Amino acid sequence: MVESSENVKVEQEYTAEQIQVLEGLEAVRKRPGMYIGSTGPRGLHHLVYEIVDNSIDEALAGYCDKIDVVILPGNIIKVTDNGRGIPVGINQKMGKPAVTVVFTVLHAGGKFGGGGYKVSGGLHGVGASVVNALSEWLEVKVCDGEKIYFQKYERGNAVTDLEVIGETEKRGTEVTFKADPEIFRETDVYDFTVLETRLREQAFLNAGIHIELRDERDPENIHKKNFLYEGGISSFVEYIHKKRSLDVIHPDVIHFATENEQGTASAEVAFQYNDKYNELILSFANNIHTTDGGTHEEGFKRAITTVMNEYARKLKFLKDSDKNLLGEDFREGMTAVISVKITEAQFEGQTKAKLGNTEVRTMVQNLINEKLREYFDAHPDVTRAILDKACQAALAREKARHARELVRRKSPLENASLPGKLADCQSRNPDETEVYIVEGDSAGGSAKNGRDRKYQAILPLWGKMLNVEKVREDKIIGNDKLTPVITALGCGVGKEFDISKLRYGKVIIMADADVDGSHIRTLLLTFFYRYMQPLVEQGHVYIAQPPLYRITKGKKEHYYAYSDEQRDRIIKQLDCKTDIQRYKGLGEMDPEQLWETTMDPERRIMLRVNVEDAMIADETFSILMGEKVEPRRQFIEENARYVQNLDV
Ligand code: TSJ
Repeated sequence: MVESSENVKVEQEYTAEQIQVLEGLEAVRKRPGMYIGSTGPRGLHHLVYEIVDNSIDEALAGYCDKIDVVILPGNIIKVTDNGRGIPVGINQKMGKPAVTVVFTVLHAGGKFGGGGYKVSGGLHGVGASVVNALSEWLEVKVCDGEKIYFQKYERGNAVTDLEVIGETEKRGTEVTFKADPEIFRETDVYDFTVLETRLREQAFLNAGIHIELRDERDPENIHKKNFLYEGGISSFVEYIHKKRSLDVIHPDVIHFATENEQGTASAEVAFQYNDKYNELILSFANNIHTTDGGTHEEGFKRAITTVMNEYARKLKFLKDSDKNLLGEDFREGMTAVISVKITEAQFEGQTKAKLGNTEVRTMVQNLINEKLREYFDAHPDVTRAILDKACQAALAREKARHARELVRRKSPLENASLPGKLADCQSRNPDETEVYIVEGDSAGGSAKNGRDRKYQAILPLWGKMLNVEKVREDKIIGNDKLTPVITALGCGVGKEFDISKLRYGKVIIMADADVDGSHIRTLLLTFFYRYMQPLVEQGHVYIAQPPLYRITKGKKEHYYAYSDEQRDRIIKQLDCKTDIQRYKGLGEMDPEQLWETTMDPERRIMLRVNVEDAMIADETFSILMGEKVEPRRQFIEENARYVQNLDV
């Protein structure tokens, strides 16, 4: 037995099995995208989640309550838990220690037995061997209460045997790895906030697990966050409201949970209403965020609509002759988290982010049907507050329909009612046209004069816009700052949005690189994300990148720098006396400068906005625009190190 020998050495014979194994991990290195989605930043961070998920499984099995995640200098990740330790005994089938099998055999990632819920499907659970295959090196240390075992791998291959390196009273597993730069060519740098968000989410979803995240990349400035939520998904709902500065209309989060008789499936929901108008439902299956929803969300929505309509009638919010309220009316201002854990999760759709198990729909539906009636009977004040809000939502829904119709009727002939401030382009072919939405008057003037008028249209905007977080759809659609944007794009808004009518293939936001500019950008992104989502999804939205500096050599030679680093590089390369001009805003550039730095398709740099960016903007926006000072201050402090341009 491995455990009893002093210095464990496992023979590395090249058996048929082993050759197969090598092929297995080679496949991962050949087509990493198949296993971790991408080799960009998302895939890189995914490596961490894959490892941490194993510790969470150990915690769910009841043997571990603390997980440490550390980012070490050189972007090395170390994950430690206080569980039983990955088994080190010889696996009979493979003839090697189980821990070696975990790291060198595809799909054997620690998911063998051991209670809790078996997690399967999606990208999740492909496990430790995939991370190992995609790591330049990986080290594992296992403590079993007696001995410390150690093994090292390089690009998936064991380079040491499993060795005993010491004695210990502790138990647990520690995995340290360096993502392989040959695979992650784009970047090997971890984003603290990305890891923080995901680990906090996991701590909410698994109440009682203590997760600590430490950034030790800069030894002078260690950054640390702890996540431990006894309240689980109810704490998640509270956290979202607090972070977004939203006031709630009833004091307690409503929480229901159930489990099936065999103990093979569980479902849990938590929700609360705020006094604003957005619906936010976060759903999870086996701790995986199902961004496209699925049966758990369907069951939830269906039962909420049924039970709430029933009580709306019973409590006379609806007259006998009134029509039922719509589901969306009951979800205005609702923040909900749904979490189900099942043995054989089926993930559907292109991104495998939609739950397909039909039995889950019934399970969640029954849960709400039973428990919500009980809750309403016991809490009449909360019931009234919720139903009252839903009735107001139904009225606003009618108003919004009118407002949308007004916008539509005003533009029967395409050009008849284009906004007066729009400087349109000559081409009518959206494949080649673009519209610059420009902040401020003088920048708008420069853009109009500097553009290529065949393809480029300019729409100047003035001043601050309204806060889309704080108002209902009907107010947004009728707003004098946003209607020009809606009519210029030509595809309507909200429910009537029709991407096929889009007048410009590229919608480019051009704002200053300062606080106000970032405000306008965030606000427009939030608006597009909420009311013109396909525009973002299909990649039509861009952010122009004006330069921050102009460096002049002698009298005639100009260079532009888009970051401080680039400025320093240019100065160093020129190696002579230079004149540096810092652009405080777009308005300081003349038309020609604006064209050659920011608008010329041959030379400009633009960021294409994806849905994730817009979601982050949406969240940032809620924080920055919220009425509460504390979360805003905290946000700015926390992000000061990441957001370089916030205060220029
Ligand atoms: F992913 C991984 F393999 F690299 C990894 C696994 C990484 C980390 C940080 C921790 C773990 C891990 C695995 N922590 N705890 C465990 N537990 C087991 O593998 C284990 C231990 C005992 C038994 C048993 O039935 O006795 C079963 C299992 C699955």
